[in-house]
Amino acid sequence: MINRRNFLRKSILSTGALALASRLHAKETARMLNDETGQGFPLVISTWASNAKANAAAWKVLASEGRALDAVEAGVRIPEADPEDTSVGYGGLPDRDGRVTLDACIMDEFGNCGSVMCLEHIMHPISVARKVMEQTPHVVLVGEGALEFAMAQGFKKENLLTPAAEKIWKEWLKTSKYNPMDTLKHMKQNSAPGSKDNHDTIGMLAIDIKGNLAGACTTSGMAFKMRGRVGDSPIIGAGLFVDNEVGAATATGVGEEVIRICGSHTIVEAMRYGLHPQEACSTAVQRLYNLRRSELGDKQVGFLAVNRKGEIGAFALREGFTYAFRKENGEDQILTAAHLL
Ligand code: SD4
Repeated sequence: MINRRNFLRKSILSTGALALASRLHAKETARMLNDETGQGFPLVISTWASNAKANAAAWKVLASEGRALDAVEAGVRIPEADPEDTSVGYGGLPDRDGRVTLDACIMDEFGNCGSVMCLEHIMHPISVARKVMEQTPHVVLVGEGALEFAMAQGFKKENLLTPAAEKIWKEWLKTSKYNPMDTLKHMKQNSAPGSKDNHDTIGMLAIDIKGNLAGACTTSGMAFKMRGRVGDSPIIGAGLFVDNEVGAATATGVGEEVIRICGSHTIVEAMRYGLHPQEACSTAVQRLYNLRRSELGDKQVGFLAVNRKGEIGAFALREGFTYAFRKENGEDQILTAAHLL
C-alpha cells in the first residue's frame, strides 16, 4: 500500500524528488531518515555527493570489520589526493598569495583528537593530524611547526599547486576581490567535467561494526583567503566533534560562521539532550540564522550528524547541500539536505 510515509521515503531517495525533500519540515525529514537509516551500522556519511568515492574507500575498512578511525582516515585521503578537487588537498585553490594551505582534524571514540592548521606541501594533512593525535602530547600543530613535524614523521614535501589551480588563482588576481560565496561558485564553475556538484570540504563520520564512532574533516579552506586564515574545519567542536556516547557532527560552508556557534559541538550537545540528529542540525542552523541574519548575505553553511544508533541528519542554511551515505548493504545513497532559507 502506498501511504504518504512510504511515498515520501521513496521520494527522498530518488534524485528527481530531492527538491521535494528539501522543502519538507525538518521533523518530517527526521522521521523518514529514521525509518531509512536507524538500522544500525557500520555506516559512513560524508559532506557532498562527490564524496561517495571517499565513502567507498572508508567502506572497505568498515566492511572488513575495521575501526571507524581507520575508515575515516582512508576515506578522506581520496579527495586529498584528487587533483580535480579544488577544495581539498592536492589541487586545492590557494590563498591570495598563491600558497595552498591545508586544514584537517580527526577524532576517535575515546575523545582523542588531532589537528593541523595552515599546513603547506603535504598531500595528506589528515594523516598528519592523526600523527599529532597519536604521537604528540598536543592536539593542534600549525604552519611551519606542523610541516616540520610531518617531515620528521616521514611525510614527503611536495608542490600542491596544480597548473589548473594556479590558472584560476591568476585569473582571480585580476580583480582580487574576496567574497567567500563567489569563491564557492567559482569552484563550481571549475569543477571536474561531468561532476554532479562542486567538490568541497569533506567532513566524514563513521560507525564501525562495534558501534564505535570517528570523524575526519579536511579542506584547503576558502580560496584566496588571507595568508594564515584558518576556518572551522580543523577546529575540534566547530568543523568536527565526536562523542562515542552520543554521536558525531561535521560542517561545511563558510567557516567563520560555523566557528561562531561551535557548530559541531552544538549539534552533539543537542543530541545528548535528546534531539534527533536532523533536529539537532536544524537547531544549529536556526541559531546561526537568529544570531547573524543581517550579516549572512548569500553565505552557505551545512551540517551532517549521526547518533550512536546510526540515525542521520543533515541541514543547511540554503539549498544545494548534498551528502553521500553508505550503510550495511554497501549501497551509495546521494541525498540533498533540507534547508532553512
Ligand atoms: C572553511 N569550511 O575553510 C571550510 C570551507 C568549506 O565548503 O567547507 N567549504 O571555511
